[in-house]
Amino acid sequence: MRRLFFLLILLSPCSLFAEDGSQLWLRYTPVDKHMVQQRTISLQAKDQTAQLAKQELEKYWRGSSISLRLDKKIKKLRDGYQIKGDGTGVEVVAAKPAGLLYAAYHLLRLQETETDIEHLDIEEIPDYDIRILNHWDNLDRTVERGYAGYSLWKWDELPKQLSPRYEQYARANASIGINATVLNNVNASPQILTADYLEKVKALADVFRKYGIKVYLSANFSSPKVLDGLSDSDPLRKEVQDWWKAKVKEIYQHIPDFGGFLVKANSEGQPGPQDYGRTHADGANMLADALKPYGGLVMWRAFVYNPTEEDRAKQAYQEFVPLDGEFRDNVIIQIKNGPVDFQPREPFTPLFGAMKNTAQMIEFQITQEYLGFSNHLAYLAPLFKEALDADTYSEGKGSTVARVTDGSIFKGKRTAISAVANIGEDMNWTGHHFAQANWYAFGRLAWNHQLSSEDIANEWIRQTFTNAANFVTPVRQLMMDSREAVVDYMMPLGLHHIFAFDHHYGPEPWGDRKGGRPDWMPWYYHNADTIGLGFDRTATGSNAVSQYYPPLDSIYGNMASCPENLLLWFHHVPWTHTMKSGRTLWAELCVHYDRGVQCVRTFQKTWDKLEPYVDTQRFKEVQSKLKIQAKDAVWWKDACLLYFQTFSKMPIPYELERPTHELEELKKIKLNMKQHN
Ligand code: GCV
Repeated sequence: MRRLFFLLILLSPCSLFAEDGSQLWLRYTPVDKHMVQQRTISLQAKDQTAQLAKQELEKYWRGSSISLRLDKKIKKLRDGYQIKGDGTGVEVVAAKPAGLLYAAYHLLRLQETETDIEHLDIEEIPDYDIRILNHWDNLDRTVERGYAGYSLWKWDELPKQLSPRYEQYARANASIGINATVLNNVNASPQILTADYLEKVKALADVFRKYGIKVYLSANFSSPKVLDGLSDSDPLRKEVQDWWKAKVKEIYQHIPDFGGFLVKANSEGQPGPQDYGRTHADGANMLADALKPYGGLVMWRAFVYNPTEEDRAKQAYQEFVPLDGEFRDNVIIQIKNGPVDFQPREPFTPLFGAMKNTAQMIEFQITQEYLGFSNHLAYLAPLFKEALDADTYSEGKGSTVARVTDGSIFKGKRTAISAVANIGEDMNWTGHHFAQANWYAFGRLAWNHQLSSEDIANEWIRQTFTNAANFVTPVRQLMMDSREAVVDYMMPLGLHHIFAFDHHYGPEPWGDRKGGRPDWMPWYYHNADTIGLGFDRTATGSNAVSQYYPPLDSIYGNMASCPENLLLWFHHVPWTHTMKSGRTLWAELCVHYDRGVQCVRTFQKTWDKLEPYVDTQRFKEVQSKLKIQAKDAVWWKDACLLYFQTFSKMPIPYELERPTHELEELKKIKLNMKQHN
């Protein structure tokens, strides 16, 4: 029996152990007693975060002895660290306790990825001061655009009962350098600011603090009126200002290190200062003044657009650029990476770099609202990098989105970077095992935006699955190809927002709702007609190109120089237009849709071959999700090509796979929203 057991271990080491993905990338195994006696982990500091760094290393570190030291004088490190090792011991220095904790996770990452852990000469300083997750979690525990079950925050049990997952969540974030979290949806319930909820928030903040994580809240601008019956919430009225001052004071009594507010105002029906004829600056500044004495911040979102004649993609710029310089220094404008809404591919929002006297931060979406929810494997580091590395030209060549937000060009401001979380109470946290990689990648890029997507994938795979090269290499390739595959089978060549109404999962390029907002309809974006396809944003169209600094305005504005992957974002292109490949636009579109489908089929083949390297549960769960993705890819391809073909009247190139659906059949599909939303 025993022999059989060992034989099984040899043949299939992974499948013997049940795995549900709950351990994320944190699979360290405790060292044995013998090892503990061989090396010491020393620390001269009582701080609980520094102590935690020591505990993590004591429990899991297999290398030589480590000395952890705090030196407040090395200010340039901020919450970073230095690590030096010569084979006989390791020295870690940080200016702040959190720096020691991040260093501990750095060392453990090296160990788990089988990198040299003895000869070390490392200095890490984070690119952004605040690296923050935005949870779109409602107080009834539903999650807006959440695809991993209900919210982690069990409001009805708090503050008395503390789920062990709160600490696991904090630890996972700390391990990748995330140091802040907004607990509730930007479509905020005023209730979050009531005394009862503040007790609950305090309980969470108390758990997170040890891991260096600060809590922020989304605030509803009408809170004074809704919660305490003030006649209005006009930011220029003293009574309203006093209300916020008192509320902020109350918050800091509970949570002395409270981070501040995130605000969605005058956007998609949310209240805001414009309800009283005031500006975004008036609203943000009122909150900033209340927070200032405590060091708190306002993250004020620029996601604003109204159903006017004006191109939706232009509106944030139009609204915010005139307010440049009017915001207090503890306000940061939080701007989505793209000018419409977290699409599979968008150009960067032209507001980046266009407000030279106002702090700006980027908002990404980790949750895959527009990339197949938690059903599709889409590794998002390439999307994040594409936005961060985009050159705005605002201060000349090299003024990338990363550099205009990380303080290297506009100095002296607090810097931040954010992303909408994909976390829920599913055992594997994110619904899809590979969606964990997007949480991981955001944290790593928030720490260092120079890291490559490949390197991040490499680290994540090795820590989450195995170091076996036969697994790491193909999976890394699969991940690297995955975002482009989604773009190809959903919206290639700059197409955008042709999703089914409201749930944003399946295709509905034909979608229309009588009386609905035009800018919520697919036709508004694709403009298909007998001549061609795409949104004319050049000078002859909405002129959104004029919001970009030269030379981008003319690069984007000219069909010949516009990057083909954004062509239909900026141009209405004739079906017969010759693309760089020599094909017509129509044929090129078909090739992209087909490529997306073929790519997912390749992912399936790759994954199936890797069964010997993965535990059974995760293998099967990923395999099932890939089946859904493959079916969905064909659905997308057929729906879009058959629909656009009614305008182009051209044949799908004969060498490509033929459609397997009828257009009319596809038009009848109505998704079960409970399943998908
Ligand atoms: C939180 C999109 C989403 C909304 C979201 C909004 C926002 O419109 O579909 O669910 O609301 O963005 O970012 O505020």
